[in-house]
Amino acid sequence: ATAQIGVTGLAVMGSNLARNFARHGHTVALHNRTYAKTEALVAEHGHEGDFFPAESAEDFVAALQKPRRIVIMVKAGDATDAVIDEFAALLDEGDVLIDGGNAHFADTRRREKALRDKGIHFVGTGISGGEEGALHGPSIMPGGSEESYKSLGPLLESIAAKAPDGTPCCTHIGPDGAGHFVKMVHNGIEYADMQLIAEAYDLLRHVAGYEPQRIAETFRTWNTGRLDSYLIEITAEVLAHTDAATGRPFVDVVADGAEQKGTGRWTVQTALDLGIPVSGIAEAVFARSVSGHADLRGAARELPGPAREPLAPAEAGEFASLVEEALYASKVVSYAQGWNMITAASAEYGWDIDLGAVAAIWRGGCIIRAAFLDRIRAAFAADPQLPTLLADKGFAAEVGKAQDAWRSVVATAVGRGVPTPGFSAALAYYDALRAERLPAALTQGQRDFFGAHTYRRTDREGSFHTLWGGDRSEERTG
Ligand code: 2AM
Repeated sequence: ATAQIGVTGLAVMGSNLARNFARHGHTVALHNRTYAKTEALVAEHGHEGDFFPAESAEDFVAALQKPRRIVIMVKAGDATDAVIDEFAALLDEGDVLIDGGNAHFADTRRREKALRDKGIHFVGTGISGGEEGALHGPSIMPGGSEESYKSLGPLLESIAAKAPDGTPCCTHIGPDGAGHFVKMVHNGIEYADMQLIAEAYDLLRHVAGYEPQRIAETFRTWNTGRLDSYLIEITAEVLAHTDAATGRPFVDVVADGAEQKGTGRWTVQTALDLGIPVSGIAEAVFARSVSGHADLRGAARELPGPAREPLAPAEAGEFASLVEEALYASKVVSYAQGWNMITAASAEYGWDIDLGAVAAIWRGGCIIRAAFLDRIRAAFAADPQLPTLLADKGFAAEVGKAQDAWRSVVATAVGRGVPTPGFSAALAYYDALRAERLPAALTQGQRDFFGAHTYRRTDREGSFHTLWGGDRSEERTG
């Protein structure tokens, strides 16, 4: 047995991950259901390092040093269960089986428990950064036992992206499904970021009256400041691109229905179960959904609204800088909400997640990588119990400074009929958290009226019910 790690499932993600391990000096056993793919990988990239291609699962397992470490890179779902069953039968106690696919954390919890009963470490691992990331350095979010990380961690850290300060973008997130959970929230935040950027583009286009090239330049400028991030960078690239067939801006020839693979939806579904408001992520998921409903949009096309007259050129530049502030403030809100969700799940499932470490490993490799994440890392380093990012002194000061611009942008968008669900929901959340009194008091009164659901009072302990159908006297119910 000579291989330090094995990879089974050699589609692009699996192949690139295997090559990344090999390029970092590890001997990599290779396996795929269809052997031709294994042979093709070795034929094309065998010179990049030490590979051990195995035709059968038995040969593959026999090639691995103990404790064996096998990364499964097959399509999430039934294929993952099939492959786990196949390998679990061939492994010994103490071996480590890693699922690097985009599994739902509840599936990972189930699989981890079943394998733990057999003495096998199951590590559900989030891997972000797409195909390029897998090859050149992804952000890696492993769950599973502490013990499994001892043998697996150094291997994963060697192939992970490096943050600007040189630290690997990989850390043990927490037991069982913690890694896949955090990866899911990463994707939810990614949805929110993308939606906010899309809204900023829409405002620059239809309110500032900028052409896509000009907007690309604006994003490039923003990318030199506090919004510096991979997503802003690629946004500028996409906006600057001209369609070869028509000579028109690429963004104008792409059909405007956004698709999704489901991790954003999972994030929102899970947030609802945990009782955590993630309105920024939810609006992003819904905005994609709205865009794809050609039927609804067709039926509503003639509804009245304000004419979309752009601002006078003299005012456009000032408006663009307000949009930058609104985008930044809204971004802080959606990250704050995402972290609330991780905090809640960590408590619910006993994961004990280091909130700052999550930010630290997203500084490189992944889609939401950004200078901003180092600020979040620092905020949790300063106060590990921070209840919301909005309470961090630095973020509070910036958002407070941006709030006038934020309101102005949302008001302008509403006045001009440009939909900004992300900006608007984030601002509403900010104002709701700030409010001394919320109209939820009235909601409680209504609930007590029609359903005797009772309410609490601001001036006394206990729960109360008013006899709405009788003399409207109040009784104490608990
Ligand atoms: P294949 O090359 O034999 O199709 C992405 O689909 C990867 O997952 C491929 O490497 C594919 O193998 C593998 N895969 C999909 N379903 C599988 C299953 N049920 N068992 C094993 N591998 C599977």
